[in-house]
Amino acid sequence: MISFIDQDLYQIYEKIQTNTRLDFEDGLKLFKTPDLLGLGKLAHLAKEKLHGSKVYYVFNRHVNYSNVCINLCKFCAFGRPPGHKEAYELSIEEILQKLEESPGKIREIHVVGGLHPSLPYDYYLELLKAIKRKFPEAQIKAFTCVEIDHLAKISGKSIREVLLDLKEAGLSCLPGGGAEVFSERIRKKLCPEKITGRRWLEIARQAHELGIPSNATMLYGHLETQEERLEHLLALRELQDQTGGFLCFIPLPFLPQKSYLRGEIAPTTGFEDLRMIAVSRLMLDNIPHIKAYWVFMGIKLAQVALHFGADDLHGTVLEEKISEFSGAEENRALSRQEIERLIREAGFKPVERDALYQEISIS
Ligand code: V47
Repeated sequence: MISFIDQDLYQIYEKIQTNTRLDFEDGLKLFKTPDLLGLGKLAHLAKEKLHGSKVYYVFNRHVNYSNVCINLCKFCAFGRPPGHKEAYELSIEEILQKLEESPGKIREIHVVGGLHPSLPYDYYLELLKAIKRKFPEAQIKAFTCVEIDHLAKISGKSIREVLLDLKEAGLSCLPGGGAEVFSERIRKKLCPEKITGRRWLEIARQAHELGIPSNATMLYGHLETQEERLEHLLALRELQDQTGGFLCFIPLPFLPQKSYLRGEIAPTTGFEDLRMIAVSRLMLDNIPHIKAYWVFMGIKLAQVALHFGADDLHGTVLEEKISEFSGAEENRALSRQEIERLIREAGFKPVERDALYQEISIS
């Protein structure tokens, strides 16, 4: 018999048992309940219905091709203006060289960067083609909706044309970055130069319609309200009802330490991070996977999050620069053995996947 300290959670339990969709008011209750373990039980139930005892991970590698950015969002510690002494851009040869150093069989190559003002459109296409040539078995997850918009601007092409070019060059799916919080109020304050939330969703829609699935993120723990978090989740849920193209949702806890907002905003707590994972699992009933991104959450908390609705521990992650610049504590790679141990010790069955969440059977 399941039991809750917060009596309000029984009504939500009832809805989950009967596959009744949770609404905005339910979401607020979940954000406000002091019964974190009760919330975790609910989210775990929802996770188990979808995935049983499986927890996914991918053998992957990140490539941050350049940190030069013309947006310079206030929460970001990664971007540098053109000409800055810490600005960098990698040539295609340099990227291939880094990838070749990777141990093991890479299944996913995650490619993102800033909005570079002068790298030509061809660079992006040639980069994908070159990676695909060298690593035909790896899937390329590249360029957020924000970068896709930038590529459309620099090439004078439509979003659809850009996506088709990239697909032809080897793109498998889009990463979930750049969504931040869709609220216009927040975007005006934190990232006024960035595309709107509506545009982000429109680009994701077009990708899905062309058979390019994508992930979605939400950056939380800065100036946003609980209501704004819920509006973000519900906007994703609505689009997912129409396209079915989102693979995974990743709540990203804001790391203020090295951003323009350092000193103004305290980092999130473990309690808040677990709550965010659980609410995401419960509200996003149509997005199959919820990722506990250990690079930002910390390995130990990400492991605990597997009992709060997360079914995906991301990957082994070699070389991720956004976290390095942001001051994340977990700035290293995990081996396949380490990631599997984390999953097994939490009581789950590790399942290696590719970027599209297809299970890999190791022969
Ligand atoms: O869009 C930037 C966020 C995102 C900070 O799709 C910050 O599988 C916290 O999207 N504190 C990029 N967050 C990372 C991302 C991602 C990561 C892992 C997996 C996937 C996936 C996507 O990082 C940005 C922004 O929201 N970010 N600065 C910061 N200081």
